Amino acid sequence: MTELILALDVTDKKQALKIAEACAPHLDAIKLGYPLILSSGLSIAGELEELDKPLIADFKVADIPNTNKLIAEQVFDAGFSSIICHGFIGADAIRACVDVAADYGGACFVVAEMSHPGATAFFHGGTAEKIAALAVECEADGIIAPATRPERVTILREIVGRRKILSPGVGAQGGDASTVAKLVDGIIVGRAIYEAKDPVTAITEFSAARTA
Ligand code: NUP
Repeated sequence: MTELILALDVTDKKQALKIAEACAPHLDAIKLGYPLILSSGLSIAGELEELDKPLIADFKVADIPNTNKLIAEQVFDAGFSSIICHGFIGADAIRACVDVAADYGGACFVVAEMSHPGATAFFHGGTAEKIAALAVECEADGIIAPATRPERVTILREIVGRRKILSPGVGAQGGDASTVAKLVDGIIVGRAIYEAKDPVTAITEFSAARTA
C-alpha cells in the first residue's frame, strides 16, 4: 500500500513530540525539515527514536559534493534513515548524498519537481524530466514529485520506473490523496494532519484515501 508520511513542520518541540506520538502508530514514516530541526536541534531525531518510525530529513540539500557529504553524515549520525536532496545540483553533488546514505544503510530521495505554484517557472520545460533521469543514473532511491500535479507525476514515473516516488502537496496545497496515492509510493501530508483538530482522525481519512 502507498505509504503515509507525516511532514512534522511544528516548531514547538513539545507539541511536535505530542503529535508524533499520537500519530506514529498510523504512519509509515515521519519527515522533519528546517522548521522543527532549527527550533529543536538535530537531536530531535533521537527523541523520536522510541516511536520506531523511519525518519526522513528534508533538508533539500543543494551544495557542493563535499559539503553535501558533511551534511548527510550529520543527518545519518543523528538517527535519520533517509535524506532529501535537490536534483538541479548535478550528478556529483547528488552522488555525495546517495553514497553517504548507502554507507549508513539509508536512502536518498532527489527533488525532481516541487509542488508549489512557482515551481513551474524552473522545473517545467524538461528540467524535472532531466533531474528524474539523473536520480536514476545516480542510483538514488527515489524522487520527490508534486501531488498538486498528478499528470506530471505520471510523466516522471515513466522515467524513474520502479524507483520510489514520494509526493508532497496533499491536503493544504490542494493535492487529492486518492488520486495521487494510485501513482506514487508515499504521500507526504503536513498541515492537513498536524493542524487538524484531531490529527489521528485526519490520518484515518488519508489512510482510507490510499485504498479508495
Ligand atoms: O515540492 C515539495 N513540496 C513540499 O511541500 C517538496 C517538499 N519537500 N515539500 C514539503 O512537504 C514541505 O516542505 C512540507 O514539509 C511538506 C508539505 O507540507 P503541507 O503542505 O502538507 O503542510
